[in-house]
Amino acid sequence: MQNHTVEVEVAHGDQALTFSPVFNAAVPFIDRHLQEGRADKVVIRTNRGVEVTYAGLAENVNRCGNALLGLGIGRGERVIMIVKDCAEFFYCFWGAIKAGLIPVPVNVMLRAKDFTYIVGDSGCSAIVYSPEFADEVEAALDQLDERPDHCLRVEGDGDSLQTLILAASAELEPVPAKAEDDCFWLYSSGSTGSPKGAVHRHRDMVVTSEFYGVQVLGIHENDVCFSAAKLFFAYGLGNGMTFPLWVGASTVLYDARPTPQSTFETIEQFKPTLFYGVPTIYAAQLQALETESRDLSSVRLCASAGEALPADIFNRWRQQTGLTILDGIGSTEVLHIYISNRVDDIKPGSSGRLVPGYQARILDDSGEAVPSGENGRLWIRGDSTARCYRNDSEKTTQTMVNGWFNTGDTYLQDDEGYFHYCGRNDDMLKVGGIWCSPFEIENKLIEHPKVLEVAVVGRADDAGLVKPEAHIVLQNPVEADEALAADLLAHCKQGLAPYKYPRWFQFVPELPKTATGKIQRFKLRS
Ligand code: 3UK
Repeated sequence: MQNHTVEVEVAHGDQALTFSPVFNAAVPFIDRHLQEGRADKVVIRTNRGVEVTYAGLAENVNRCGNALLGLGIGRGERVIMIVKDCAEFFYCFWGAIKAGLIPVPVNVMLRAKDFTYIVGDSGCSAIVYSPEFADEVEAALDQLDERPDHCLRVEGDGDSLQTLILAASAELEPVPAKAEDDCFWLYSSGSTGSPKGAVHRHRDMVVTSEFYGVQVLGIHENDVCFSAAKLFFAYGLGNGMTFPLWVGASTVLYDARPTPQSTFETIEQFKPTLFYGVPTIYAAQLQALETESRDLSSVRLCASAGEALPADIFNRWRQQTGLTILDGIGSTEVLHIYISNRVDDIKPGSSGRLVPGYQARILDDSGEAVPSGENGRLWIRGDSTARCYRNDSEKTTQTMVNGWFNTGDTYLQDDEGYFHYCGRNDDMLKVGGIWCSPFEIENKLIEHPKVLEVAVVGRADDAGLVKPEAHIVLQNPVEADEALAADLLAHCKQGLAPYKYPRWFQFVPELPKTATGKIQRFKLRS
C-alpha cells in the first residue's frame, strides 16, 4: 500500500499539517487502525444492537467501495446519501472516498422537491437511501426527467446496498489521491432558497479533527462520542464520525429523531464521554430534567453549535448536571468549528476564541478591520474551507476570496478577545441549529387561497432560541381566527421539512413597507 500519511507540525506557534504527496483520507481514518492494533476494538455501537469493530469497519468500507465500483460508477462521480445514522453511513461514505467517488450526504429531513433539486444539481450517478425516507425520495425521483443510473435502498427486500456489500470483495486499494483533491460535498441552504454544494477536499476532515477535535475537545482513544446532531450535518459528521475515527475512539449512533428521552436513554445505556447537541436539544433536555432525574455521569464534556447558545442555557445546564457546554461556531463551508470556548476558558454567551489553525477578520462595509468592541462581518481563513460551491462560480467569488470565507455573520470581538455573535447579514434563520429560509415558508403560505401577503421573520422563544413567526395579511381579514391558523400550520407541514413551520401566526392588516414596496422585515422583528 502507498504511504498516505499526515504529520502535525507545531513550529513557532504556527500550526500546520503536512500531508504525504499521495493521500487518500480513508487510509488514516479507516485503515490506519489495523496497523495500530485496534482491529478488535468496537468503533460503532447503535441503538439497534449493531456493534462494529475497526476490522469490520475496514472490511465493509472495502466491500462497499467495491460494490459502488461494480455498478460502474467512475472516479469523481457523485453518490448522494440520504441515509440515517447507521453503520452503512460509514461504509458508504468511506467506501466511496477510498474508491475515488464523491459521497454527498444530504439532510434526511428534506422533502421531495428539495431532493429533486439536489439530485439534479449534483449530477449524481447514484443515490443511496434508507427505507425510512423512501416516500419522499421516490416522489423526488418520479419528478426527474432523468433518474440517476442507480437508485438503491440501504436495506430491505430485493437489491439493496447491504446485499451488494455482502457480495463484494473485501480487498480494495485506496485510489491514490492528493490532500487537495475533491473528496466529498455537503449541501448548505442559501438565502435564495436553493441549496449549494460545498466541495470539500481530502485534507479537510483531518484539519477539523486535529484542530478542533484534538486541540479543543481533547478527544482521545478512550472517548465514546454521541452526537444528537446527525451525521448528514457537517457538525454531526465531525462529532459522530471523523473525530472518533481520527483518534481510534468509538461512537454511538441513534437512528431516529433525537428527543430529550431518547438522548437521555442513549447516554444511560451507552455511557458516552462526549455529548454533542444543539441549543434546542439542551433547552428541551433542561425542561425534561425539571420532572425527572437522569444519569449523565459518563459524560465529561458537552459541545454545542448550529446557533448561539444563550448564557442562560449554559448556566442552567451546569447547575442541573454539573457539566460544561462548549459553544463554538462552525459552518458547512469551513466543515466544523473555527471559534470556540475551551474547558478552561469560557465566557458564557460568547462563541469563545479562535480554534488553532484558523484566522478571523471582522470587517466593515468598505472592507476595513473594525476596532475591538465594534460590529462587522466575520471572515475566516483555515485549511478546512471548501474549495468552491458546486455550480455557482458567482457565489464562490463573492464568498471565498483569497482563502478567506465570508461567514455571513455579524460578530464583534471584545477587548478580552472573545467573539460575540450579533446576527446574520441575510434573512436566513437557524431553527434547531438547521438552516431555514423565511422565503421558503413565505412561498408555501402564499399558495394558501386565503393568504394575500406574508412575511416570515425570526422571533426568540422563552429559551432565547429563534423560531419562525409568520405575519399574515388575509384576503378577507374577518376570517382571522385560531381555526385558520391551524389550517395554515397544516398547510406548511405538508411539503416543508418538519422543522420549517411557523411557531406563531400574527394576522395583521398590512405589512410595513418602504416607499418602493419592499417589506421592512426589521420592523417585524420584535
Ligand atoms: C450559525 C452559529 C452562533 C452561523 C455547523 C458546527 O451550523 C453549522 O453549519 P451551517 O452551515 O451554519 C453555519 C451558520 O450557523 N452558527 C453556527 N454555530 C453557531 N451562530 N453561534 C454558534 N455557536 O450563522 C453560521 O454562519 O448549518 C456548526 C460545525 C459544523 C457546522 N456545519
